[in-house]
Amino acid sequence: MQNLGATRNGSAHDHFLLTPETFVRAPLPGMKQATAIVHAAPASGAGFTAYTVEFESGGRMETGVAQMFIYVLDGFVTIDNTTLSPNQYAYLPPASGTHIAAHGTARALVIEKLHAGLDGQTPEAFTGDEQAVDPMPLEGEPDIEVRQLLPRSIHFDFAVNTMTYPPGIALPMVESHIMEHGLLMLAGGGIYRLGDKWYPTKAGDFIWMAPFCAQWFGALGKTPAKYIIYKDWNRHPLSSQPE
Ligand code: UGY
Ligand code: MN
Repeated sequence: MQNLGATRNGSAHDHFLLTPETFVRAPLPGMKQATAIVHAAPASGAGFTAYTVEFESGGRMETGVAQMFIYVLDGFVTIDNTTLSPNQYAYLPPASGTHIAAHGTARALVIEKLHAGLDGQTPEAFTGDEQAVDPMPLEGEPDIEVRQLLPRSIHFDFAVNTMTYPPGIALPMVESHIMEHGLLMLAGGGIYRLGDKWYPTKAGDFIWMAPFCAQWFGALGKTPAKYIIYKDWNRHPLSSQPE
């Protein structure tokens, strides 16, 4: 039976939800035996780019002029000489020329942002492990675990966090803020309020939220809901001109 055009996808001027059955794959320049599902980009109104890379065995990709954040979803990905497994990640500064390759098949979330410099300083490359990051309770809801994957240093102009909700736990307030978001649901599910709509959301979904998009999430089901979320960060609203 055809799906007759049905999808959980949804969009409005200030947000969209993309669900896995609608994803379209195409390699980006520099990818060999790898392909990309672009989730958000300037073409969709975002100030950053987010895509999932799907590597075949031995697949590789190149860095560009933007900063790159890579979070391994499945398999093993080597960043120069460091091999990352699921939940491990790398930050690469602008134009790093880093060699990125997969052993076996692998999947990774990639976020790229042009760096809005401050005092001419650019962060150094590093790798990290989400499991080694101490969770912080969300203000107003101590049951939500927030793991900040990038250092708090002012030289980082974006943040990437994971947020884990036990079933039945919700954001304590409807947020509306200047930072935009890109979000990949990693586990579980629930209801996401975006603008004036409510969406059923589950692992594999991608959400973009424009600045000031009203947002709220409540976790449902019997297992924790977890997402990884990007936001622009640490820059004055009038001074965030990319280099
Ligand atoms: O960091 C955040 O703004 C986060 N609390 N937003 C969200 O989960 N939608
Ligand atoms: Mn938010």
